[in-house]
Amino acid sequence: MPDIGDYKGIPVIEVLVGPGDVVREEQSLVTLESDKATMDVPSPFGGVVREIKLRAGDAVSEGSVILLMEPQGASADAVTSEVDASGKTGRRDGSPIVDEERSLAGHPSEPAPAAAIQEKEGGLSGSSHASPSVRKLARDVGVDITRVQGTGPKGRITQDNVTAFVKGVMTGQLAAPAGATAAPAAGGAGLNLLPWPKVDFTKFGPIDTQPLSRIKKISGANLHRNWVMIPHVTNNDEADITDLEALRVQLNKENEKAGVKFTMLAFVIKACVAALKKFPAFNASLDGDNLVFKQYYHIGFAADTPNGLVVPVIRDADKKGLVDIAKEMAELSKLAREGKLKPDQMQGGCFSISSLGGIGGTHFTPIINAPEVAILGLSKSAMKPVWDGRQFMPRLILPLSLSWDHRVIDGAEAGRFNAYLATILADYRRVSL
Ligand code: CAO
Repeated sequence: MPDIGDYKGIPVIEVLVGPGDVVREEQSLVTLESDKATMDVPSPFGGVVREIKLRAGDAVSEGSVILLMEPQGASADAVTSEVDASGKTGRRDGSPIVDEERSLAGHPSEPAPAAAIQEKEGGLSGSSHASPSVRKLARDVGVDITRVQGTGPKGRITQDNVTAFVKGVMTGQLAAPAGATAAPAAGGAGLNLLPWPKVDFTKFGPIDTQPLSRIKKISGANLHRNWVMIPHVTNNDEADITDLEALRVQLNKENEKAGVKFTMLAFVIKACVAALKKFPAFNASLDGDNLVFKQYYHIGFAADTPNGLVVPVIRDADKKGLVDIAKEMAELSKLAREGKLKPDQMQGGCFSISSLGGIGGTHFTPIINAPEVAILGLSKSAMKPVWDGRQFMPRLILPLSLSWDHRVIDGAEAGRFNAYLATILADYRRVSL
């Protein structure tokens, strides 16, 4: 390790070469990161790496041994060179290559060299080539640099490549699981995204431009993040709600004077609580590498308002009866339409339901409301002929669309959740089992 100033015990954050690699003079060998800067340590000469003497996470100081290397062109019995610096390694003047954006005090900023692509048996090596500043930029914005395709000289990753990668994720043209970004470095997939189309619509006809509402801006940004960051899958199913609809109509008649109106959604909320209790992963949230299982059941429902979509939350739906849920839904829906919902009336949801049943449609893909891990979409129920083993019977069928986060839930479990929900809705006595 060459002279790295007055710094001792600086962590190695990346080892950029491996045994057998052919390394060129000035090619970066390792990246160090102090609390003030990142720096690449370049090779003082070209050669073949024989042995790596440290690992990412090791702390190094001037004089630490990085690796053993056989200088290129040396005869077979040449003495293996030890890159221990002592001031003669690194750049020709012995200095490491310091991140040009945040150089250590007293060290001049220097641009990193264009790193060579290392040849391996199978073609390109797995390591990514980028200057310390580009690596730092990638780390700062949470991009795994090995997934970024470099378009600089000899495949080097540039700052533009990293920002294009981020833009690709943000515009939804590239899916990015939480904590990781995804674009194969090899194989040409990369980003190379086209910019968002800029069209002068007036060339084609008259137009009227209006700003997005505040709610649309906020919900749009949330929906966008959720769609991009969560690996969604949607399971579609159907529930026979013929008997439940009869009960609903009956209850509405009985409660007419009290002014309580039961819609299908109130029944579905209670049925979902039962399904969440049976399948706790649907009532969980991801927190880093942990899964947080909630012991409470707060259910959100999407409400369509003149200004856009909001999701009021019915707290402790497990502790409330149908009448209370129906009343609270009506109150929250009214507040939502009037734009009077308070923030705490939209917080703490465990699971959401989006009902388009009053409008129409057969199935759709609801977007998960992070940090929840699943959402149920309801479409319009319709009479359908159902074979009972002897004859077709007219039954009222409610379409269910369950979107779930594949990082937390598997397809089989989602299928079981939907089937269980359908069983409860078909025979509502089971809701309290
Ligand atoms: N099938 C058939 N009819 C249904 C139904 C279904 N699945 N769900 C509700 N209906 C009926 C109701 O019974 C009611 O009929 P009547 O007036 O004859 O009694 C009518 O449709 C209207 O119901 P509603 O919409 O007022 O009540 P709700 O409880 O079903 O829904 C609310 C309340 C707030 C969820 C709803 O008004 C709403 O805003 N839905 C839109 C949600 C949305 O935008 N989702 C998309 C999110 S993603 O962009």
